[in-house]
Amino acid sequence: MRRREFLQALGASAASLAVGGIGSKAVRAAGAGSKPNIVLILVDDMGWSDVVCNFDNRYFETPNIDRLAGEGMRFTSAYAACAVCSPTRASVMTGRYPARIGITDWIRPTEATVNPEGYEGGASKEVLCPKNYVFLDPDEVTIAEVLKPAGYLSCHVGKWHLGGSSFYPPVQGFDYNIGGTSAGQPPTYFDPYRISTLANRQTGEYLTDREADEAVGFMQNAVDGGKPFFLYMAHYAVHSPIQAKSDIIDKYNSKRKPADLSASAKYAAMVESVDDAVGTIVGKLDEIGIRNDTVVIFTSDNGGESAFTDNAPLRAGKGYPYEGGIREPWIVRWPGVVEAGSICDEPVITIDILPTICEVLGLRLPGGRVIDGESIVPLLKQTGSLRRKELFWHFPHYRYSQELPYSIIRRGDWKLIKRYAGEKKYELFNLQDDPYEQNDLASAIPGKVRELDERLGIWLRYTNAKMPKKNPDYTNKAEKNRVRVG
Ligand SMILES: [Ca+2]
Repeated sequence: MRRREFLQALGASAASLAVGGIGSKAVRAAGAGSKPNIVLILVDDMGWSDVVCNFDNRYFETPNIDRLAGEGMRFTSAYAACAVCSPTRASVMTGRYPARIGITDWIRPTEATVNPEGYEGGASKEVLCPKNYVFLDPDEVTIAEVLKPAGYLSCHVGKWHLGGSSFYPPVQGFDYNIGGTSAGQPPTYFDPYRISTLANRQTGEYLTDREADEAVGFMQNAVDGGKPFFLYMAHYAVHSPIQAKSDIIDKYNSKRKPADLSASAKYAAMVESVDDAVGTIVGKLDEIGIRNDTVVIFTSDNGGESAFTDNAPLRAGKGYPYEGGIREPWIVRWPGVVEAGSICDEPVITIDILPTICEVLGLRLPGGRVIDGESIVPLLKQTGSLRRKELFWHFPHYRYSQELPYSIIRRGDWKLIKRYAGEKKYELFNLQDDPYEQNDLASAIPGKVRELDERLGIWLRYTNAKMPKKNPDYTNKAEKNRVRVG
C-alpha cells in the first residue's frame, strides 16, 4: 500500500501543477484580474433546500442568494466533506479529506494542545471509535497561507471551530480573526455576544448583521490599502440557538406556511438574515467597484438540522449519511468567466475549494502533501469535466442515538453507505433513479456493493483513515436492533 500511496500522491501533485499552469494563462486570457479577490461565504448548517433557487418550499425567501445564482453558476450536486461542522471546515481550509486530517467529528470546545490518539467508547457500544482530533494542526496549509505569499490580506469573520485559542485563524495565515473561537455556536445572537474575539458594540445588535458589517469594513480597508483580499465569511447562522430579529419573525408568522413544512418562522427569519448579509456583502463589491475582480463562492458546512428545518425532498439532515446530511447549496460568481445563470450537475465537494482558488490565481498547490480536492475551474469555464470518478466520506463515530459509525462512497450515480455497527452493514442507492434514497438496492445488487466497498477500502487505506474496531466488552445487544431515524 505504501508504494501505491506514494505513486498516487505523486500522480495527483504532478497533475495539479500542470493544471495550475494552464489555469493561470487561461485566467488572464479570460480578462479577469491576475489577482482577483476571493469572497468565500460558508453558512453554518444551511441545507440544500433552505435556498429558494434550489428548492422553493413556498415559505423561505432568499432573493439575494437567488440573484447570486442567477449571476453565476449553481451546482446541483455539491457536497460538504462531512455531515457535521468541524471536518468540513478543515476540508475547506486545506483541500484535504477530513479522514486524512484526523478531524472526523465536530470538535468539542477545548484548550487542548495535543491531538488525542486511541479509542473511546463503553460497554454499550458495539464498536470502539477512534478519538477525534481537537484542532487543525498548524502544519496543515490553509487557503490563507497559500494566498499570503501572493500579497493577499485575509480575514476570517464568524465561526471557526477548528480548535482552542492556540489554533485560531491567525495561526493559519489569517491577518484578522473577527469572531472565531473554539465554539461551534454563539452563546447568543444578540449583542452582548460573549464571544472573546468579537467586541460588544451596540446592545441588541444581531450577530449576522454584525458579521456582514465587519466583512464590508475589511473589504473597504483592503481596497483602500491596495491589497487583493480573501474574505472567509463563515456565518454562525443558521446554527442553533434559533434566534432571529423580531420584525422578520413577525413577517414569517403572518405568512401562510405550507402544512407539510416543519421549519419555524424563527428559522426562516435566520435564513433571511443570512440572505440579507449576502446582499450587503455583494452590494459592497458593486459600491467599491470590484465586482468584476472578485470571485464569490457560496456554500454551507453540512445539511440542515432536522430539528429546525426541513431538508425535504432530500432524505434526513445534518449528521446523517443521506443526501439531506451532506448535499449543499453551492454557487460561484466570477464575472467575465462564469456564464450567468449556468447550472452544473457534476458533483463537487468542499475539498475542491482550495485547489480551485489556486488555479484561479495561478498558484501552486501546497507542497509535500496530498491535496485530495480538484480544481473545478474546467466546470466554471465549461471547458471540461473533472478527472476524479469518486467521492468519499468517513464518519467513524456514533452520533448521539441517531446514527452509527459510517463511510460513504459515491461513484457516478451509485452511492454506497457502509456502517460499522448494527445488523445492516450496507445501503445502496442509485441517485439518478432515486435521488431521495427511498429504494435500497444493497440486497438486490450484491456485485455493485462488493465493487464499491472495495473502492472504499482502497481509499480508507490511502488516506490512513482511523477506523472503528470491535469492542470486546460490548454487552448491550439491544443496540443491534436500534431503529434509525433517517
Ligand atoms: Ca455546521
